[in-house]
Amino acid sequence: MEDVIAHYYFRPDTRTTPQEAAQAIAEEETTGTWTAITTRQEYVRRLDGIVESVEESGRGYLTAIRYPAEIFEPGNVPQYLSVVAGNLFGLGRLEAVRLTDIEFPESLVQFHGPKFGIEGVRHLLGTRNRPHVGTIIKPKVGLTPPADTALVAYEAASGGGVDFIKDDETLTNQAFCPMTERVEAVMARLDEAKDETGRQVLYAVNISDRADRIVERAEEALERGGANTLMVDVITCGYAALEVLAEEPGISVPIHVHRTMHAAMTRNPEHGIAMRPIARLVRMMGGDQLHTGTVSGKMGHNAEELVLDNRVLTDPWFGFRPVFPVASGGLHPGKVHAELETLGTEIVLQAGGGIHGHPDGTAAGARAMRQAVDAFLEGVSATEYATDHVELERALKLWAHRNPFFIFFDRWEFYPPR
Ligand code: RUB
Ligand code: CA
Repeated sequence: MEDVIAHYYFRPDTRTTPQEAAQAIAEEETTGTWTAITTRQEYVRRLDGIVESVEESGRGYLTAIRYPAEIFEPGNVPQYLSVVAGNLFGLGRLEAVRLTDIEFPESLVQFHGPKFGIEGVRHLLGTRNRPHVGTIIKPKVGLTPPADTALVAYEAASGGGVDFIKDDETLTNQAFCPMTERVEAVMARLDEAKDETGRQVLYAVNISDRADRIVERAEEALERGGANTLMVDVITCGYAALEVLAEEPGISVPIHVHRTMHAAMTRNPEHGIAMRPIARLVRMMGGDQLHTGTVSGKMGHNAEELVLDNRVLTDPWFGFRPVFPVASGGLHPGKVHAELETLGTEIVLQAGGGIHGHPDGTAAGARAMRQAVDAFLEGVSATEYATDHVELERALKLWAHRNPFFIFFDRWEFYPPR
């Protein structure tokens, strides 16, 4: 394939036929505009967008639009996005439009992709086919670096339950928890945990920052803090931030990619940008792990889309290393089975509240998460495994009642009627 094919779902307004609506996208994003123009020279027409297909789907239509490769500036992803995901979202003739996937030709994916990917991260941790267990340090903001942040990390690691620890998306370099001090303190305590357990745990420090400072911040985290993983908020920082980190020869640790703000684009099934194109861009630009969602967690989810999104990260694609999909948000040991059953074992399962909320603390919570994973791998239900694993038993008991009906009653206790 020479050109770019972008796939959209759309719903035209009542005055517009489906064909006209698809044509409006193709024209707006290539050589046309809302009316015929005298400056559209004949030789320019080779750059016309072409509507390849339009077919009915639910309340709207699916279309595939072919954009000539020549329109794109190779290597300039912001420019790619301006074409396939640009002004079209605002066209008045479309009531809704969602970019669902992008097919790229080889000439436009001249990036190096992940330096580590699933295999590289597994190599650092010495794991094989099992899922990784991760935690997000909570509270997400406010803890002091050495006394509390590092203590939470130490407890998660010393319990032997987690492979991976990360900052949350809103923690960067605030005065209450400066980044360098934090990463130094956490890494020192992870070394202690390693002496005890013999296991290396990765800690992804959030280096999200403005464009002209992000590499400097990464270097600081690596050189002064001894960081072994970096984290970046890819939507708020921009894809270029990820690219610049991944392409930097001095950065030789995995990059964990958080997607905070994505749901403003991905959540509406009729309008916006689906996760799939985002996953492709992250893979080609060098993310090693990427949040893609859960099937049973606290965030809105669509299991069918998620399974295919994860395949975009792991199926063969232009020789790029597979990216570790990360399931996160409202997970706890009682949800592990459902996640692994649907998503498979090439996955990082993260729990913040689901570990630090354990009645016996973080170390027990981390062990409980890992026990739930082990139960699944042994083909045993979590409840059965819990009969001789007390941490799991306590976690299952605590969160067993977390269904919507009972959550209502939880809230009822906090906000009693007058
Ligand atoms: C999860 C958390 C993550 C979300 C992001 O914390 O803070 O930022 O997973 O969502 P907890 P997503 O385990 O306490 O809910 O992974 O869907 O991007
Ligand atoms: Ca979060």
